[in-house]
Order: sequence, then structure tokens, then C-alpha cells
Amino acid sequence: MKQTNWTWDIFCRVIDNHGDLGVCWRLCAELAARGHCVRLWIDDGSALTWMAPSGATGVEVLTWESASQITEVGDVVVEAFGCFLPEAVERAIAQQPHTDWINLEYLSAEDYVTRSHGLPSPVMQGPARGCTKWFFYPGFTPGTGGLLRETNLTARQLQFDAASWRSALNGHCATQAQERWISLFCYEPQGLAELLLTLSRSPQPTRLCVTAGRAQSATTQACQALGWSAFGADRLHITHLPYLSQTEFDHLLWACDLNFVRGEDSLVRSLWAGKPSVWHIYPQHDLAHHDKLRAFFNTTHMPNSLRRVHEVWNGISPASMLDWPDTEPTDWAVWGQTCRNELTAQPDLCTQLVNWVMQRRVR
Ligand code: TRH
Repeated sequence: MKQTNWTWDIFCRVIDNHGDLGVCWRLCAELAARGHCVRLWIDDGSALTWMAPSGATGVEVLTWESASQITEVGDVVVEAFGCFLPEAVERAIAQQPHTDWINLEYLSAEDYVTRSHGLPSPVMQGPARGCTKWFFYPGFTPGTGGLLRETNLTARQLQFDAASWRSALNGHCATQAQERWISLFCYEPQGLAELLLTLSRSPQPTRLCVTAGRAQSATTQACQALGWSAFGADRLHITHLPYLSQTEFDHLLWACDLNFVRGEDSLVRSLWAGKPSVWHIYPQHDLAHHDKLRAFFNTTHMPNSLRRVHEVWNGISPASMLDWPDTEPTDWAVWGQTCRNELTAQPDLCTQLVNWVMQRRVR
């Protein structure tokens, strides 16, 4: 099958937090790296100043409002996370029968993903009435759309020097050899103060790298509640990070021994890091995230002791983060490596998306 490069219009609206833009940016950058021409239409692209300060060759960022002037769309239109396209875009799609219209969904390990991935969704109203859009579901198993992974990820990881990265972050001060490094990216978990207390009492010293934004505010509050400075106590040393580019964010995850992540994109990046992760799942008011979390446990065969930590961290279990083990069980590390290896063996999301479009075009 001949490889073709297309023009892509990717539409994204920021609901809250950084995941919508984070996922779309990685998708745009990777498509462009593979030779495609990409336009990202975004209602609030302000976070790109730190997420992707250098931009990406082949990606043009445009405002959502300017899409109301659109008369022509690219070969492929991606509607990210059911963001509903501007009318002008739908009108253009209706006039371009060869454009593929894809609805990129949120990531889940639940069973419905394999059932729904690739299904058509006939458009019943609006300017594109009579057209079809197609569901594309990211996922962890064959039969789903896979996970975003750059072609050069493994090569970059092999070149990465974690010790130098750590020492640069420490302002080139000597890092304690036996220190365990943990990254923290979360919302406001109830067990945060307990976790900090446990780490401060652990026989092994800990460097906790707290990411900018909500995680940092929550950590500062928890430190205050414990009567500490924001930099920790006893054997816990807290580093407050500025907002990092996605590239540096990935480096942080590669450099740490354990990563607390949240949402969607950082979970995937933590899986690629091949280290144990603790996931603070995006909370939904109807508690639908409980099933989503359990599906992730089961799909990835997470060890029971790590599941219990997740249940406490996500407020599902009344147990305490004070039960955190002095040294993380070896099966956590094995789990991190196994997830990485098994998921890397599956085709990545970009490859699957491109193949899907290609197959539709050769029919
Ligand atoms: O920010 P999030 O909580 O996003 C969430 C989820 O996507 C969720 O599914 C969605 O419904 C909700 O938003 C609206 O977590 P996530 O998905 O990990 O996205 C964070 C992005 O921010 C990710 O691309 C990494 C990036 N990031 C950096 O690049 N540098 C940083 O310093 C930080 C803190 C984050």
C-alpha cells in the first residue's frame, strides 16, 4: 500500500486542565513528524507557550474563531473529544465527499472501546446532514486505536541520561545516591498529606518533584496542614517545578523511580517511561471513573498492592496512604516494565489512524 501524506484539520476545545490540548498537540506534532501537513484549531492555545514553546515544523496553530471563515477542509478532519465542529467546517465537509471525518474519543480500558472503535456515526442534522463521521477510540488492547507514541521514542529514551537530568534539576548540587525520586502530577487527592508524612518518615530519603499548577497548590496546602515549609520535612525533599514543555515533562517521568500522574496524556507518558505509576483519574460526577479505573487495573494486570494504593489515592477506599510501604514492592517495577513492553508491541495511535484513512482511500 502506498504511503501518502495528507492535510489534517484537528479541532480541539479545552474543557478544563491540560489533557485535551496535550493529547491534540502530541497527535499534531507526530503526524507532522511523519510528513503530514497539520492545522490545529483551538479555542484556548495559551498553554502551548510552555507545553510546546518551539512549536513543531508542519503544524500551524489557528484560533477556533477563525474556523468560522473556513471554506475548504483538509483530507482528514479530526473532531477531538466530541468538541462539535463550527458550522462553516461542517458545510465544507459536506461539499468534500473525500474528506474523512474522525471523532477522536477519550482513552479508556473498558470493554465498550473495542465494540465502538471504528463504528460509523451518521450525521442526522446540521450542515453536514447525511455525512458520516467515524469513532476512533484510543485504547490499551488490540482492536482499539492504540496509544500515542512517537516513532523515535525508544531511541530518545536510550539516549537519555537520568543522572545528568537529576543533577541539572538540583542546580548541579550532589544528589544523594540512595534518594528515591518521585514525580507528582495530580488534582487534590485526599491522601496527599498522608503520603507526604509517610515519605518523610520512610528510611529511604525521597526527592518529590511537584509539577506546576494544581499539584503544587495542593502540596503547599498539605505542607501547611502538617506545619511544614513547602519544601518538606525530615527525609522528604520537595522540589517545586515550573511548567515544563512536554519534552521536559517526559524527561521528568523517565528520570523518576515512580510517577504520580493524572488525566489521560500523562498516564500514557508514564506507561512509556516503564516505571511504576499511580494514576489520579479525572473524576466524573456520576463516579463513572471508578469503573474506568478498575478496567485499567484488570487490563494491565496491576499488582494488588498497587491497586490498593490507587483506590486510596482516588478516594475509593477509606484506607490510608500511611500504609505506603517503606520500599516499593518489586512487582510494581515489574508491572511498569511489562506494561511498557506489551504496549510498545502494539501499533501506536498515529500509525493506526493513518492506516485507517489509507484503507478507506484504496477501497
Ligand atoms: O491536565 P489533565 O488532568 O487533563 C485532563 C484529562 O485529559 C481528562 O481526561 C480530561 O477529561 C480533562 O483533562 C479535561 O491531565 P493530562 O491528560 O495528563 O494532561 C496534562 C498535559 O499537560 C500532558 O500533555 C502533559 C502536560 N504537561 C506538561 O507538558 N508540562 C507540565 O509541566 C505539566 C504539569 C503538564
